[in-house]
Amino acid sequence: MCETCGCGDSDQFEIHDPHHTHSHDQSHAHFHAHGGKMHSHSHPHKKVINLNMDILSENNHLAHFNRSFFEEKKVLCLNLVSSPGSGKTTILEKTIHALISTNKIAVIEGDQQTLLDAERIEKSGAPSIQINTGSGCHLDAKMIGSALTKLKVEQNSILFIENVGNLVCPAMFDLGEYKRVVVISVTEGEDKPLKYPYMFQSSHLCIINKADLLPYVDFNTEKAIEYARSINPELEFIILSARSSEGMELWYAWLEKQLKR
Ligand SMILES: Nc1nc2c(ncn2[C@@H]2O[C@H](COP(=O)(O)OP(=O)(O)OP(=O)(O)O)[C@@H](O)[C@H]2O)c(=O)[nH]1
Ligand SMILES: [Mg+2]
Repeated sequence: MCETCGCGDSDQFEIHDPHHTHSHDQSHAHFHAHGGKMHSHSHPHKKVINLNMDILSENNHLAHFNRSFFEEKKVLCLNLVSSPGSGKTTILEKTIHALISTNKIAVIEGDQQTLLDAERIEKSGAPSIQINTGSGCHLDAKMIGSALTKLKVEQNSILFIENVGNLVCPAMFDLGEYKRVVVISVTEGEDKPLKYPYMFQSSHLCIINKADLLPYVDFNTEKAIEYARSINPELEFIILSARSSEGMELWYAWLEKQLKR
């Protein structure tokens, strides 16, 4: 269980029996803002909700400071979120290779353990700092604020934050980023937007990665987009392969557009 957000708390869930649930159109699947329909005698979930709200309002406060810092320095800060292994670091490695000669780029890496991703980024040619969250399952604004005291983030630069691989908790934590980019890969199944709606609701761009594997997997790209749009009609999409580089130019063009914000 996550130490910081309490996401593993067993007071916060619903149970549905598929045999007794009215049939519903998947594309209009709804989700619950607060969860927690299980009632026990002493209403312990009240405490959990208050604690979460305290954590989140403190986080939002600190995210505001980060955002002001980025705005002052004209830093384009993007928060990359995904389940583990969707290809975030590979996309960043390719992006750094392609853009470092014309852009100042820095990366904050988040993982529970190891320096592996920060080392990969450094090898690609961009300065990087690794945050290890231990048992924590997401980055928060305080960690970013602290990393900013150690990582040199230049005026008019791009700062990528690679969040901990997890489609759940990072959705709740504003880091002060300008935009959030959710990466899914075609090996994960097209139903992810329906199963993890908060992440897709709070993101601005959805990268569908590993397109080179499409001939080998049962991934229905149109359905994935339809599901994600049912959660967030404003969401933009880019389909690419970080391995073959097909579609990467669309990502670079999207970045270029954000730089002109
Ligand atoms: N076939 C294929 N493999 C890819 C692609 N992008 C990444 N991979 C592979 O997917 C695996 C995971 O990639 P990473 O870039 O480490 O993924 P990540 O999202 O950073 O992973 P975590 O940081 O652990 O969450 C690696 O073996 C990559 O080589 C792609 O476009 N196509
Ligand atoms: Mg990574």
